[in-house]
Amino acid sequence: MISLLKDSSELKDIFEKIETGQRLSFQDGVRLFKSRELTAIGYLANHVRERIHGKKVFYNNYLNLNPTNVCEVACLFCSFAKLPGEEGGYTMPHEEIREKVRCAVEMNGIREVHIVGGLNNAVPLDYYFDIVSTVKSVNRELFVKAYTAVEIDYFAKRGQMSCKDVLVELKNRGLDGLPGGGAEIFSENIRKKICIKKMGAREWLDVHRAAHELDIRSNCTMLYGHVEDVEDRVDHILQLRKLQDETGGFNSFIPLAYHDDNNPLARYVEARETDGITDLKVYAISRLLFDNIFHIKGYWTTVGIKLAQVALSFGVDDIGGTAFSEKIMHAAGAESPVELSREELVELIKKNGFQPCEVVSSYDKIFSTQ
Ligand code: V47
Repeated sequence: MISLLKDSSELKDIFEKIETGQRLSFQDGVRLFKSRELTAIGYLANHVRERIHGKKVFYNNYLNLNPTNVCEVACLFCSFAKLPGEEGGYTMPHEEIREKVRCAVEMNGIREVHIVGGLNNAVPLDYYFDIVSTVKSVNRELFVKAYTAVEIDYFAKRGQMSCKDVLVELKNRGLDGLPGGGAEIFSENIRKKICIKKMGAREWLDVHRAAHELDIRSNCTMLYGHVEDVEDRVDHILQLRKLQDETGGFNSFIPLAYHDDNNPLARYVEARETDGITDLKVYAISRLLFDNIFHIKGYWTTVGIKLAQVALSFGVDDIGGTAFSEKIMHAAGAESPVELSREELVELIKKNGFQPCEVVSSYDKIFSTQ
């Protein structure tokens, strides 16, 4: 059966590379994206996924915390941020944050808090730094994954410090890891169209390199399905793969499917939303290209629960998590529920014979296989 699939495939040489553990090239990645052999690509990605993880599917019981949506940057794809002074802007006081975290611990048994927000000049720098200690003050055991590279760079500029000094300050307050946001697509041309004021690829990679040097592990993301082409996607993935060769500090790669509600990108540059085939290809091809990042996350919040469930057979080994209080994707029109209970997640993982494994973002311990 498998040799039938391989022998009739235009991707025969790529099958051979995967079977013999060879690294795929830029050209291989582009060919995979341009190929219509979705089943063959899925077969290969699942083969790699099972070689690494067997039937395990990782998930995380966590709270999303977006302390402020006020942001100076005005990325064209963002529906969450409000400019300073714009109606609907908010900034949560520390007391509110503490209470939100306390409730999520007591009612949902969360083990992690994921913190991402806007760049708000109206609050002092300590406001941001002290959020980490505020969260830890609820429970020292909580894993705190806080601030994208964009925020770290912004704190450094505001505090006239190096990014490394910022990371040390945050680590001293209890920071455990960095989220992967802000990477978008590394291509300079595309960044000019979608987020001209945001830091560039080199700076994003420098912040993660600095974090890895301090033993702070991180995630990495790619925002796709807007105006990028397949070459931009492969280039993005290979730049991340190169940094991973250097530091080994990335835990997980998370493709983020672009949503076009309530943001101007679609109007300005004819961005389109993604479709199911593109989503599955992005997951599967990233599994094949990343021979050095263990986990590929199928973030159900962006692609929906049903597709994320199918993606578990297309290279994805982590389905994300409970995502209590997710705002960024939902502001942009994601149709998935706002959150899932731990029990619901476990049920949808088990459907196809997979084994649910509850972890935090470091993946260093499995808390439950139920
Ligand atoms: O960088 C913003 C994305 C990111 C839209 O590390 C959008 O586990 C789709 O950091 N359509 C921020 N995506 C969120 C983030 C994150 C998300 C999930 C997991 C992790 C992790 C980190 O959200 C931004 C951007 O790429 N985003 N707007 C939109 N309209």
